[in-house]
Amino acid sequence: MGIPEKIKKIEEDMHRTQVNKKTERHIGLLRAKLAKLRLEQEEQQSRRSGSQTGYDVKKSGDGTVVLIGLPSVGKSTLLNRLTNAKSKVAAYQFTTLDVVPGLMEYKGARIQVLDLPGIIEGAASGRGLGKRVLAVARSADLILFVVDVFQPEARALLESELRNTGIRVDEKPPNVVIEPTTSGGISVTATVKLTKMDEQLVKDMLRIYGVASARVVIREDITDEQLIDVLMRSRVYTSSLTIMNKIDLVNAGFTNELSSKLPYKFVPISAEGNINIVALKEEIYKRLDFVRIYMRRRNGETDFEEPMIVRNGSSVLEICNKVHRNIKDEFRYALIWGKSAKFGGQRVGITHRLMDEDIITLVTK
Ligand SMILES: Nc1nc2c(ncn2[C@@H]2O[C@H](COP(=O)(O)OP(=O)(O)OP(=O)(O)O)[C@@H](O)[C@H]2O)c(=O)[nH]1
Ligand SMILES: [Mg+2]
Repeated sequence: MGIPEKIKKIEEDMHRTQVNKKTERHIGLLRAKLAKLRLEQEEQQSRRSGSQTGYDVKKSGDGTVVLIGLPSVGKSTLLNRLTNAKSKVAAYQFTTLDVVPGLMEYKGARIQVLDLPGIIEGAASGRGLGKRVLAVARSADLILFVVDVFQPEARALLESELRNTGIRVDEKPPNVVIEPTTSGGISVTATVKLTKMDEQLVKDMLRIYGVASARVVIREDITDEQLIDVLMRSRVYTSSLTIMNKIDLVNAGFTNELSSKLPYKFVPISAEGNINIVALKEEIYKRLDFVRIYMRRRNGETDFEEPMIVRNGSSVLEICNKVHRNIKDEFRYALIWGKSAKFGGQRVGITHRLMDEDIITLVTK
């Protein structure tokens, strides 16, 4: 039996099975098998079609954000408004057929904004240019959902398309560690009470993924789907910001009603009418959570004029990468002054995490 037939059989089994306490385990195992088969299918397809899965786009700047939305919601108009780019704008759908990068400079940060073709329902399974678009979204630091003021329900569809390609929006990675061992079978330690699945199911699911021996530590009350996410290892966890475009077409009352009615928060703008664009830039900047790191030269002079801009949680390695591509090979240690240092001039290694307004000296061979 080939992969598509296997998938079909499991899907049928799932449809037949009523969801209740008794069938929980059965469903959990089916889900795990299905996720694994779908991954195998993906891999097979991408092998067949060569490396046709993504657009070629080089990340640049201090952070990358992507515009994700249905066709014609105004993504390209917005890109042109936020950046120096000139992406084609038109009143028909699928105007944009390729990824178009732009650079937005704000408060000293250089933010790469990627305009993409619109996505439609079924994008994740290959409709439209969906797969390639979603592949670009994987590498983003922040996802900007662009919705039309008259189609606010699209937000849920966009999120579910991302979910179907393994992108988890505004979710934290499950607090589960799986440490493979060479023998001894699977041991499961849960530090909290598991109410949504049991240890036996954890073990059975691991076996589906070919894990015969491992130490598993579970620190939150996870679902079977969250365990699958951990096992798949190809999940990415990205935060999002929703932009409600074309508010020039409605009155303030309409927008207010939307914000009280909808289950998500949004920034109301008009890309074409240039309304609320500065507030949007500020929000993007804030959500990227940048910190400023000052470089101190070996002679003791510190450059307070042009800080290095990196994402909060970055380590000395990210600074090295910004200074020069090869510097990490020459790296010996760094000296740190500021909030992340125990004392001024502390000597640290390349994995040391920096904090806002730290001062750093890189010492190389
Ligand atoms: N009224 C109004 N129209 C807008 C606004 N922003 C964009 N439009 C119009 O909406 C249409 C589509 O704009 P695009 O920027 O091409 O939309 P897109 O999302 O890039 O579309 P695709 O590339 O096809 O996915 C154009 O006719 C724009 O002029 C806005 O804020 N208000
Ligand atoms: Mg476009």
